[in-house]
Amino acid sequence: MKSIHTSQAGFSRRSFLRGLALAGASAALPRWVDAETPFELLQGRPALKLHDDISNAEPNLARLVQSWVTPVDQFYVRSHAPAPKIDPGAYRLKISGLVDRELTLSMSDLMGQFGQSSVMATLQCAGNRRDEFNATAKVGGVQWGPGAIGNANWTGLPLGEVLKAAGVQDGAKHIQFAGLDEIKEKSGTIPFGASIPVEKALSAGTLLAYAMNGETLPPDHGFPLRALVPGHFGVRSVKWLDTIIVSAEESPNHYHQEAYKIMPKEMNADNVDWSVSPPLYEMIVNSVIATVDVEKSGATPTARLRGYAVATGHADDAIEKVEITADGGKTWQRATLTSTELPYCWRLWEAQVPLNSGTKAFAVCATTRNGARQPQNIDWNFKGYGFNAWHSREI
Ligand SMILES: Nc1nc2c(c(=O)[nH]1)N[C@H]1C(S)=C(S)[C@@H](COP(=O)(O)O)O[C@H]1N2
Ligand SMILES: [Mo]
Repeated sequence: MKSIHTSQAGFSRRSFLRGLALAGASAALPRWVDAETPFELLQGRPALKLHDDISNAEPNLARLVQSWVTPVDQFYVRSHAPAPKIDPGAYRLKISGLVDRELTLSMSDLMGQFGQSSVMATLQCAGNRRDEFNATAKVGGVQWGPGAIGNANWTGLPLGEVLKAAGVQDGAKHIQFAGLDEIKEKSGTIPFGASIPVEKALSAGTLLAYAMNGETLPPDHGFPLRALVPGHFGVRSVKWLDTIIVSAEESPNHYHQEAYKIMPKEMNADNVDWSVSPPLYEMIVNSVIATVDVEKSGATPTARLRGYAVATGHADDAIEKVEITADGGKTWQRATLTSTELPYCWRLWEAQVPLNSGTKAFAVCATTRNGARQPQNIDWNFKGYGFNAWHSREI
């Protein structure tokens, strides 16, 4: 297994300054910094299908699997409220809780006082493929197809360095993040918040990111600073970071304690007891057929399938194989993994499958080195998270 891909360099403080006019030359701000709402921004991105007028959109699947690195304009966006407008010059990240020293850091501090590090990582919403739950019973929330996933090169500083500078005290178990967004909930207006275990926060690859694919982080993706937690569902990678609190407890935020959990199938919004399920952290094995191209001109008709697969979010897990069935799981054919293997990154795959006259549908199933295999069916859960049953496509 290759070690985690981190590197120094790439994105200079000068390029951030140039891109953002951190010094206050607002005329030089890129158009997206001035955008009124992310919705307007997204309208300028034909690659994305909008789910609503807040800021939730996913790319076209055929385009998504054309590139192992997902271009920023094809990267899904999932925000619970419009992206806050943040003046990068006035921005401060605050670190408190079980620390020896409370810290308040500007973007200049964050970019100048700590090492720079980059990581390739796949971000995936826990609601990816949610719409497939509807075949059992309707689920609420953004009706994601299989495009709420993308793979990018994230650049920033290791979260562990900032935590070491603050001095993490004994008894610290969780690192809580809160964003600057204002989400209207029944209880009032709240920011988005989540936490990760302290070991994960200190491990290689967990970043405070300010760039994505070498570009300044766009507002929709968390400008000027977001957490980036490789291997965990996207919900842990809190955008527009406001505070980091070192604590003995998990985040008290609604989105950590309540929303993002896989609840037993008997539960629904009326009888839910959130305490019975843990928060979602690591991703689970998944794969999707993105395209099926039927080729009928040759002696034996074939279908060319393409798609993506992700392993579990364990640092040492990886995709072992991706298999295709044309007969509901009786026989399987292995797909070819076409992209490189790196920890925390998806793999693209391709398969050329013979087409019999009786073939009606294909299904894909991925298996990981640690032995996780996609199930044929999964239990329904009312929040619609973690859909990872075999993905099938009719011809
Ligand atoms: N502050 C804040 N952070 C957030 C969210 C949010 O609504 N507010 N959404 C989370 C969820 S559910 C996901 S899947 C990812 C999506 O990241 P992206 O929009 O950059 O793809 O951001 C996470 N971080
Ligand atoms: Mo998500």
